[in-house]
Amino acid sequence: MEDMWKKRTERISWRDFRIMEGFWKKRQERNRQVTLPTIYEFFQDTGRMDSMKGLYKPDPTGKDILRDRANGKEEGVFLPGGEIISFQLSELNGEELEMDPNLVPRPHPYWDSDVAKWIEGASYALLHEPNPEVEKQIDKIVEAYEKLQGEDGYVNTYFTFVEPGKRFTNIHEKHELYCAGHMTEAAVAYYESTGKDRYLKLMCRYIDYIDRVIGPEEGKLHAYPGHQELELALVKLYEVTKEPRYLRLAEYFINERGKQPYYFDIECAREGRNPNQPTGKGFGLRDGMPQGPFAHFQAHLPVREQKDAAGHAVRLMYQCCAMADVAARTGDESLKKACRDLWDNVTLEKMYITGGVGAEAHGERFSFSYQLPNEQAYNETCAAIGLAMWAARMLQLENHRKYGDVLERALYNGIISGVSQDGKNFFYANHLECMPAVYEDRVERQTRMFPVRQGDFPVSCCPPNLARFTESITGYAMTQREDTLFLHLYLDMEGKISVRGQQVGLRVQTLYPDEGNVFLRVTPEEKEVRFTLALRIPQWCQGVKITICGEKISTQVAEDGYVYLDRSWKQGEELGLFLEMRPFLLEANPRVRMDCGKVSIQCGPFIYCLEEADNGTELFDICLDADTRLERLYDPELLGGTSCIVAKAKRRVREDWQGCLYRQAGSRYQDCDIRAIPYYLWSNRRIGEMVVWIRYR
Ligand code: FUB
Ligand code: ZN
Repeated sequence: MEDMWKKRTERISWRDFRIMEGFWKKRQERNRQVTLPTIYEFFQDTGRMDSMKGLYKPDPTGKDILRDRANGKEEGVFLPGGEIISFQLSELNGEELEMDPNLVPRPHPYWDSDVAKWIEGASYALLHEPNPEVEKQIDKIVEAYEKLQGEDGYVNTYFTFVEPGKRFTNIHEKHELYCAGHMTEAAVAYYESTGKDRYLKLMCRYIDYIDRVIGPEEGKLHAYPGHQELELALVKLYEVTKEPRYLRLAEYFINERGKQPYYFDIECAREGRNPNQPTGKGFGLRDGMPQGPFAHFQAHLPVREQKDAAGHAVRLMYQCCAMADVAARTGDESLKKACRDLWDNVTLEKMYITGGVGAEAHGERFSFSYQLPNEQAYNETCAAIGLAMWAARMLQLENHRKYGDVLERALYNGIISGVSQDGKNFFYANHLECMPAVYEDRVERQTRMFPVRQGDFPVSCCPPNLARFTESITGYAMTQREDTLFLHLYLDMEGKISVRGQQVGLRVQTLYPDEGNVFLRVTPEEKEVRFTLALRIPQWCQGVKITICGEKISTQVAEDGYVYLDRSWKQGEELGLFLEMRPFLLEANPRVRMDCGKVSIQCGPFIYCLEEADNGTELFDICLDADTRLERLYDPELLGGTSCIVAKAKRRVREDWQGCLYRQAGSRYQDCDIRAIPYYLWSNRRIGEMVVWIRYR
């Protein structure tokens, strides 16, 4: 079972490379100075950061009331899951709703995971930018968890204070193992960043406990996570501790999932629960999905039989990450095949042009193939992050640009669209079209679906997920297999790899994604070093040129979409990679009926959109055609400085429509100018119309 692939492809760690300048430097600076502190503050205000200290006391009335001291009347109720509705809506309406200091919010089943993701993001930041204040904040939380941890190693806030004695009675819905997973990832990150191992040891004690209670052996619970996450975290724990038990537990969870009789049926029967009356967020019905019982949880089939991506999108993404991780370490061919089958199904039939996945809001789930509505798109930020995490892991199994292209598509569109330019507000859902009246008209005001980024959410998974992803971005850029280094993402970064027994410095300088020119300098410890550098040539690239010290060299793009340069690299040599980046129009597969007769604009890795702020209302009257000449500009004043696309287009004439709703076809069109901005920047000015897919004649 050991790590059978000594010579397998390894991902280059986020620890070995740091961002230096450009696009990601600005984002990491904002992430550290604004986003992480903002999330910490909100988590403080809502009680998350203290929830593990046991301050929570149920209200004598048995109902948790959030009182507004100003007028002394009840202002709302904490829902069983701890969702703070009135607090949220009052904030939305600009009222200041005081938290009653005598009443501590009931810990929510997911709060351990929210706190963990914040710790993980803050930990990554600490490595490259030490911050004693943040380190102290993390140490205090770890101390609180140490006090919370039982003799047996168990540590979970919700099941300690809200449902004591009920541990592992609702693995199906209550996120117990999901929280253990995020806490494990955070503990690994904190250890790798600071060398401090208290949190890591705390989590090893917990995982060892889980390993004693859950597993294939007689007398154990034959359970697996209701929300996949622990599986991928166990692989990280295995990597840092080299303890094969953790890899084995990850493999058990993957192989046990979906076996019959279904574990969730067994658990519900044992606890007297009806699996069709979920106690969680109300959409995990056993029989609620066409693909079969528990398909929402991807527990309807063994993973090797899951060819059709179904159910909750984030769950499936995390499951696929773990499948790829375990396959890479065990060489399990059947698992590799299962990864490829699901990869093709997701990326060829269920992925948006922005790398968003999980079209359906109800259930935060996949819909059927090619069902990709734009205005109602859910595309949770966490799901796009999960897709990028999975793409990076697929590159351990095989090298092909399709993985890096999807990773990049999600990265520069559906992931970073999730955070506002000021770093303080977030999307849960990332729509591809917006008509504000639709949301004003909504009866059910679901903040997750708002076309305006929110300060935060009762279940705050996306904000800290974005924060941790942003800080660890260099961990997605490269893989290495023996003496071949694969460069998948072009980030302005610096670091070292070890090849042929020597440390080799690498400095990548680029204005990517705003420009396609990438300069790379190799500094071997000795005079020179021979290795192969494999450069991903993105599918969108219309032409490529490579120079070494200014001299053009011949470039052969291999079948996998990479240029392989096998040569001896000398001190101070500089490679130039020139990726031609011209704007072009994209069309969707005809089976995506919503996008029929429409095109979208891409340039480099960015997908562009039209916003009301630049183009006025009735964006759906705008038409492009084959002769539309797209021109890319960089506007330093626009949205803090961004590329934009300008063009002459046509706009339907509206005057003739007074007083009639339908009439014989024959609209007139007039010239108009349009300006498109990168999709990730939409909704940073004011609520307004937006379209990604534009009418095409
Ligand atoms: O259930 C935990 C997280 O909350 C899921 O991953 C997200 O979809 C959000 O609903
Ligand atoms: Zn989320």
